[in-house]
Amino acid sequence: MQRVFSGVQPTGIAHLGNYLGAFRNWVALQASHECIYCVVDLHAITENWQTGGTLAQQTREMAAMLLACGIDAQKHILFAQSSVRAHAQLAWIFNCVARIGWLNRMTQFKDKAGKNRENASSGLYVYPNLMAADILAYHATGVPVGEDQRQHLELANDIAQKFNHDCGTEFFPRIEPLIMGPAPRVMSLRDGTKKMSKSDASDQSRINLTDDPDTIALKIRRAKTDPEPLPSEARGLEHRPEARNLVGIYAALESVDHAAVLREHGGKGFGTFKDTLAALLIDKLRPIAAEARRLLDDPSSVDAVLRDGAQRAAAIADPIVAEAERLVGFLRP
Ligand code: AQP
Repeated sequence: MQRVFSGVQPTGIAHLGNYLGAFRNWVALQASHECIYCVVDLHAITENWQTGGTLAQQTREMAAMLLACGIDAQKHILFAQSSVRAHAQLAWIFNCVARIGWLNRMTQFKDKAGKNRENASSGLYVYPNLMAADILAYHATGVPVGEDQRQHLELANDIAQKFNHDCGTEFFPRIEPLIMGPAPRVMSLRDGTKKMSKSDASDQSRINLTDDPDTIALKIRRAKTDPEPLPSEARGLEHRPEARNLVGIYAALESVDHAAVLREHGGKGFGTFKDTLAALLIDKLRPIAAEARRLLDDPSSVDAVLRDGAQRAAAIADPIVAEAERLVGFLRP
């Protein structure tokens, strides 16, 4: 059975983009794969983070949300990245394998560091090396990723290949991106050209998975649109990013394509369509929010799931990373 690894940063409250673009697929993969899912708190500190317990609480909340979405932590593994040392150990080796030129080509660093490159953390720069370590520490070969992470996966394969070549071995396997049907990229409700993101300053830009029905309805009602009614064919969505985004969300929730949504709703004004979309969202998200709340009523139960997951994750990763260290040639007196 193919082993799958994926992770989410505890940088805020999980949102509809995380759900439709990732979590829903992670749940589906559990039927056919051995899945290792991780709340990647080491990645979360590559950009500004709040001290004083916030990171720990956000990690716990993200884990609760994954459980509420249907991650089965008994049959599969769910844990917090920083509690399995193998990630950081292997990442250091990969820092010494990856070439500066390779990292310089990573578009996500350029996007995230922006104009303030000199002030970005060195952790943000070597983030793809840690991501390679996350996957390869488990010899995972399948990674469900969006288009934006493809470049990082290619880098992970380059790192694995160079390690294997330098050590004269075939130790690390090749990683394949798992394409999960039309993976929707959910865009901001305020700007259809920007992706929906936890760290967007405006809460109105996203649907949090914890939002109550009134908040969801209000955010959808206020979502930016244009004055035209919905087109009746998918090509009518070209150059209408906000309309395309709302139709895309509806299509993803109903597991149909844009054309099917427009066959039913084409020609209608946004007022009517937004009401239908809000009702659909509330219907799908209300049980998830309720289950996450129930789990967080007893935080120690979520912590216990993560503790157990960390032990089982370490049992897989520790021997793999120990072997990588042996191949590098460290003295083990
Ligand atoms: N808007 C989105 N549409 C579709 N998929 C998305 N993902 C995130 N945003 C969208 C997918 O969710 C998984 C976990 O992502 P992450 O939270 O670890 O990192 P991110 O992509 O950087 O997400 P955010 O919300 O934008 O976080 P911040 O604001 O902290 O940077 C990934 O599989 C991602 O593709």
